[in-house]
Amino acid sequence: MRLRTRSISLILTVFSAFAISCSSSDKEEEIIIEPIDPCADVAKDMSIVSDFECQQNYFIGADAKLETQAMVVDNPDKTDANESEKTGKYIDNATQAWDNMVIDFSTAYDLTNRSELKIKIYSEHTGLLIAKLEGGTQAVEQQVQIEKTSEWVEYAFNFREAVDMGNTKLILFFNAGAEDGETEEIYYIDDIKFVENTFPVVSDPCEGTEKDMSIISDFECQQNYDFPETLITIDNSLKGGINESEKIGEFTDDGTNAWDHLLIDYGQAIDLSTKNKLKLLIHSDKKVQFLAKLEGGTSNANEIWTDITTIGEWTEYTVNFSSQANENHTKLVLFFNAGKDDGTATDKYYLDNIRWE
Ligand SMILES: [Ca+2]
Ligand SMILES: [Ca+2]
Ligand SMILES: [Ca+2]
Ligand SMILES: [Ca+2]
Repeated sequence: MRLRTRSISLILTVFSAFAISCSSSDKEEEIIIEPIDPCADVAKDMSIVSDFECQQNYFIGADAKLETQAMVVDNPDKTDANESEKTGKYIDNATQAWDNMVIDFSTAYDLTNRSELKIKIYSEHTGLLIAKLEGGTQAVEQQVQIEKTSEWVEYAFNFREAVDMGNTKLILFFNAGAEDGETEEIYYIDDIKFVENTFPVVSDPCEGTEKDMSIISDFECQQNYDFPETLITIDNSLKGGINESEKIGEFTDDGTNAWDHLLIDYGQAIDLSTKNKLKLLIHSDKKVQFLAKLEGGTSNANEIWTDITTIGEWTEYTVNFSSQANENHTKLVLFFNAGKDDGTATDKYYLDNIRWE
C-alpha cells in the first residue's frame, strides 16, 4: 500500500531532525506500508473445506480454471449462528433438478477421524440438500431437508459408512430433484468442514450370529432363504403368547386363487435326514387349512394337509415329513387356504420361526 500524505511526511521530517544522517526535507516523501494479511499467522486446517475467510483450503467449483461456484461475499445475516464477516454465495438453478456444487479434493479424502460433514446455510428457499461423496470405490449420499429460511442453520451429514471408500469429490445438490423454482436461487454457505462423527453408532444386532440353515426364517437374524414378494418382514404388532419377538413375516395370500403359494426353493436337495419336521408359528384370523408340499427333486412330491385350529393368537404347527427322510426334494411349497377361492385378494397370514427340527 503506497501512501503519499503530507502529514505523515511532516512527522517523519520532525523525527529525522534528530537523526544526523537523515537529510531534513519538507518535500513529499514516499513510504511503503506492507499490507497486513489477517490470515498470515493462521495455520491451514485441511478438515475445513472453507470458512470463506482464512480457511479457504479447497477450490469450490468443478473446474479450477474457471470461476468458483461460491464467491466470497459479506455475511448477509451476522448473528450468533454465524458471526463471521464473510460467507460463500452459491446460486442454484432451481429449474434444474441436479445441477450441483463440486469440491474436488483430487485425491481420496481421509474421513478416518472426521466422517461428519457440517455446513452452515442461509437461504430464502426450502428443499432437499443432498451431499454426495464420489470418485472412490463406492459413492455415498446423505441428505437433509432445509426447512428454515432467512436464518443460519448448521446441517450435518453422517458419512461414517464412507470411511475407506476413497472418495475424491464432495458434491452438494441444493434443492435436489426439484425443477419448479427460479433460474437463480441464492444459498449463502459457510463453515464447510469435516468433524469427528457425533452420530450414534447403530450396532447390527445380528453381528456375530452364525447362520443355522435348518431355520428357514425367524425374520430376525436367521433369514436364510429367499422369499417371494408376497412374504415380507414386518414389525411384530401381534406380540404376545408364544411370540414376543420383534419381527415377523406377513404373507399375503390371494384368497380368490385356490393354488397360489409360498415357494421356498433350496436349489439343491433339502437335507431331511435328521431334521424332517417342519415347524412354524402362524397367526391367522381364519380357521383354514394349509398344505405343505415337498417337490422338485428326484423323488415323488409329498403333501401334508394341516388344520389351522386357533385364530387370533400365535400357534405352533408341526408338519411331520419324517417319511421323507431319505427322499430327494429341492422345494418346499406352502399353500394357505389351499384349494379354496373364498377369500379376499389380500388375505393375510402372519408367520414366524419357520424351521426344520
Ligand atoms: Ca465465514
Ligand atoms: Ca437445482
Ligand atoms: Ca421373529
Ligand atoms: Ca390362495
